Amino acid sequence: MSNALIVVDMQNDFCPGGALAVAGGDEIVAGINALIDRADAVVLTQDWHPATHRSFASQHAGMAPMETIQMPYGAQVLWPDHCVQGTEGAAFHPDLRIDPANLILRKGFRPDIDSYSAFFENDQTTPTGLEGYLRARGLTDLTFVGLATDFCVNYSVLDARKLGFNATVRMDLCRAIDLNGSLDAATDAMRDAGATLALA
Ligand code: VGL
Ligand code: ZN
Repeated sequence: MSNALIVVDMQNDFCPGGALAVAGGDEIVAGINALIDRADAVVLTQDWHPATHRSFASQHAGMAPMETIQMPYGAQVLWPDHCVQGTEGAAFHPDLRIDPANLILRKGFRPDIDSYSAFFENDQTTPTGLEGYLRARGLTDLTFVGLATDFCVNYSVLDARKLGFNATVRMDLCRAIDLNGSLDAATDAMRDAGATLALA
């Protein structure tokens, strides 16, 4: 059994001052850094959108951020422009230890489809390749930290469980957007899926 630390979207735009700031997003950096040396493998995910990404409210006339629309693959929350490829907002938090990372996995780069999960895009079928990487390296036990608890962490954890990986979520090292009860819903969903929710 080998374990991987999956650090989800610890990027400037999700931290205070960023375009889609998650309250307290920067508070978890030190705790995440401290976990890195204890993992057999470290994966960083990076939300990585083209400037005209369809998840941006700016691409839909008359729509505002945090409103929901129907996309061909289902409901989609519209976000402020964030994590645009190559921008400072898409860069990792400056204090995050990125050098020890074995893999940096970018997602959300297809213009017409969002990708919350680190495993599958929001159509729930287009793979990111992470499953193959983890399996090829024999990494069976995954610990999740990062942003945001109720979106990218949540969907990554649910997919990990569907694929048969063991999943622990360090809830103390995640922070949530919490849109219309999404944090409670995500917490229930992750627990029901068999993830271990830990506070230390
Ligand atoms: C995320 C909304 C849009 C996340 C990414 O990392 O949770 N949320 N893009
Ligand atoms: Zn995004």
